[in-house]
Amino acid sequence: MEGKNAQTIANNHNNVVDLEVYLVKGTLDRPWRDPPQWNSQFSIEIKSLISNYEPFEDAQTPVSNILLIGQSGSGKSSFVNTINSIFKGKISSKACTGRRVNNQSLTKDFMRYIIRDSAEKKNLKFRICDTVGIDTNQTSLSKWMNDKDLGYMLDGNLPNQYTVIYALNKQNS
Ligand SMILES: Nc1nc2c(ncn2[C@@H]2O[C@H](COP(=O)(O)OP(=O)(O)O)[C@@H](O)[C@H]2O)c(=O)[nH]1
Ligand SMILES: [Mg+2]
Repeated sequence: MEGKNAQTIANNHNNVVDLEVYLVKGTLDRPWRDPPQWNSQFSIEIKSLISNYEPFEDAQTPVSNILLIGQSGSGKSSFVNTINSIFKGKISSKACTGRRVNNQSLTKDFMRYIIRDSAEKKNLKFRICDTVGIDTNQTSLSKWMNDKDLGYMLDGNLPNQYTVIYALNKQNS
């Protein structure tokens, strides 16, 4: 855990009621669930299910945030575009995707995307939060995403378009 503990991860408060961390080793012999039959009927059903999603009543929030965290180039920003394209009805490239030459993250800001269902003329009840990638050379997490930023991010308290790189430059100046 490199000096981290439950307190530092939770930004020094005890509001986190359930935190589970898993380390996945190797691959499974068979899929962990039965894959659905991908056809147009299933596509309509699953789209409708997502479109009608509502946060749990107990959460007492009108909209949920889905946080994407992962290695640079793992497809986080592309996932935003995929979901947005489905509900827009045409290809969308709202989020910038791709890699820099040194494999570093192209995404530099914390971006909270609202997804609009253009057919139903409504915003979905979840927003997708895209984050700066964690690089394989391990420098990015410490350089660009410090403990505090990560804590605020997990709490849902990081402002939209928060520039992590800018914060780093500010800290260093
Ligand atoms: N083959 C393949 N490439 C993908 C997929 N998703 C994203 N990519 C490509 O991987 C690269 C990095 O994707 P990006 O979404 O920017 O990753 P991020 O750094 O996690 O946001 C881009 O060139 C994408 O076109 C996928 O599902 N399959
Ligand atoms: Mg990205």
